[in-house]
Amino acid sequence: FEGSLIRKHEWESTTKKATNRSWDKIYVVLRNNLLMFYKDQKSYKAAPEAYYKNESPVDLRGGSTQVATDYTKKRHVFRIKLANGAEFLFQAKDDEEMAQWTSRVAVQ
Ligand code: I3P
Repeated sequence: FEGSLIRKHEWESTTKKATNRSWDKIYVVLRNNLLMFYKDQKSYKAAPEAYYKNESPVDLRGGSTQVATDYTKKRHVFRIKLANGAEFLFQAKDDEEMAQWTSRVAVQ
């Protein structure tokens, strides 16, 4: 499963806020238990090992996802929490796309 999302990194770990907290449009690929980030679809197709800003894929095992009802500045936003305490917000284009992501991420 894959698609464009707008991402904000909130927490690097349970106690450490992310340094770069801006919203970035990226291309996200979910494969097996891994979430991988790319600059755009073209760069993913051209080089699947060339991640956005050299970020390692994140392991979804032991993590969780839910609609970010507490985040009210943007619509269609869901949150992914990783086992290591890191948290990301993702904005989808509509609620349907958001539901597709959360259901797929949740079964990892
Ligand atoms: C961040 C950017 C984000 C904002 C974040 C800022 O600044 O404005 O949009 O989050 O606020 O730090 P920069 O682009 O200079 O990195 P929100 O959109 O959620 O307000 P935060 O640090 O309070 O999370």
